[in-house]
Amino acid sequence: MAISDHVDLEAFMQGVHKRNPGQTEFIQAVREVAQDVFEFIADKEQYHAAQILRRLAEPDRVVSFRVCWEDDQRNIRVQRGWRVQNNNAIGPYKGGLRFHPTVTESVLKFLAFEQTFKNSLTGLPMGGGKGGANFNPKGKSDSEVMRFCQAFMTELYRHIGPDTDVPAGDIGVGSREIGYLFGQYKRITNRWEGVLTGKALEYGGSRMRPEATGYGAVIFLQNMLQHVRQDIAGKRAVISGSGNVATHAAEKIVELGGKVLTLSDSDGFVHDPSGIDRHKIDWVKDLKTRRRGRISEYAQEFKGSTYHAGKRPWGVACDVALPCATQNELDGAAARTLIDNGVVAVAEGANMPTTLEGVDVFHAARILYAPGKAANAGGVAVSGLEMSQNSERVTWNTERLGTLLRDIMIDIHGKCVEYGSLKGGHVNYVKGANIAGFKKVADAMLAFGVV
Ligand code: NDP
Ligand code: 2IT
Repeated sequence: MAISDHVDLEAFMQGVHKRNPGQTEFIQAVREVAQDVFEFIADKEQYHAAQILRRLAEPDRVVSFRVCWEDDQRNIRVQRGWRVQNNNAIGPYKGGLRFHPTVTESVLKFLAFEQTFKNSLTGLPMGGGKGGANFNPKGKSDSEVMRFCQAFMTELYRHIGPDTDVPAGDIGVGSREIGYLFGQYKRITNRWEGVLTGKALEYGGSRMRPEATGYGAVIFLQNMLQHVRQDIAGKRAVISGSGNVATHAAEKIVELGGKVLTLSDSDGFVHDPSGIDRHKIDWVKDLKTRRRGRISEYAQEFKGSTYHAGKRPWGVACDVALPCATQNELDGAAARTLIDNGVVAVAEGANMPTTLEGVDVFHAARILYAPGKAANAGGVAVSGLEMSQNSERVTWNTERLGTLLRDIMIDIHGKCVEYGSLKGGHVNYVKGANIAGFKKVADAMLAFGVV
């Protein structure tokens, strides 16, 4: 009898706690997956015997390094950088880079763990990884950001490669940063290759990549609603964040006839009862990417809107909610407020934005609730398609990429329904995504034996 036969969920989680002291985000992400996977593998001895979940919850490697750079005043600054390579059973490690002062090893381990299941769900050959640094791009000059990116890549380049590990953007890493990072990789290695995704169109980027995460999340939401014979048209949406994912989610909601009521940043949120339309969204995109301003400026620009400093938007009555900022931004109390106000669906553009308590509230209320690993997979999916285009040395048109994105989101929705349908027809999308994501990676790992 295999030793793992004796391990139940709580004993497994105790081990995770013991091996990862203080890494609360990582432990949270593992628990959320483990509770569904334990149920799924209860009668499947092969996964127990091969210790698949235990192996998945131990990153293949965590590389941590010093990043030393000089600011505009010639002060020497020291940051910590990481790349977490969680699992490459089904393809090269793949996942974004985050530059934010809240970045820790725990945050990147949780993101790399989640990415492994998300990438599996896309159906494309990508393993799971994540990286970043505790660098705060806010208030830094362009040349400071460039020098930081160059210093970061000067160490990172030796750990990545188009068939090894392909990073991309995430919070604080957009097309400007990807440009500086790619330029430095090319300079050091003398190779032009598809080592990063999220590149600009001029140098091998993919059409639809900037839009893919936000659009994909709304396409997923549309599928959940259609599954219960509802539609986005006429629905009021509350969205958090005002970055890449939030603004593109807002754009798609508007395109499909919904009304966007809020956007936010780390300082507060804006509420616009008349709706944040396409023109206003374009204004926010310019504010955030070119002028690098704060969302509070929206309330000065657009009459009838209000700014709520230090607050999150979940108290604004709505039909659908899309958390698109960061992890643990929607807790149990916020989830209860949304339910009391009659929310019918929640689709996560961000990674793990809802706390475990919040998830329980959504499940108990039986609303439509899509976890990030399913709903926001469109971004990494189009990254996978960017890798394909780079390998083929071609660029596909917007129409083709839009169709592929839609098809992938529909396929992920179908997998969630297949593995997450409960008696009576309600779909537990968390369960569906966890099991479908796990199964492909687990079966690949079984094929490799003990490695
Ligand atoms: P951006 O950097 O473009 O935007 C991030 C937004 O979230 C900003 O509005 C930012 O506000 C806000 N934010 C960041 N940290 C916090 C915080 N601690 N508290 C409150 N608000 C915060 O990032 P993205 O839009 O790319 O990423 C947003 C989320 O989506 C993240 O969870 C990311 O992991 C996830 N994601 C991103 C994908 C992508 O393709 N980009 C793919 C899949 C998931 P401020 O301006 O004040 O910093
Ligand atoms: O969380 C994510 O899926 C991302 N930040 C995108 C990763 C990618 O490789 O495009």
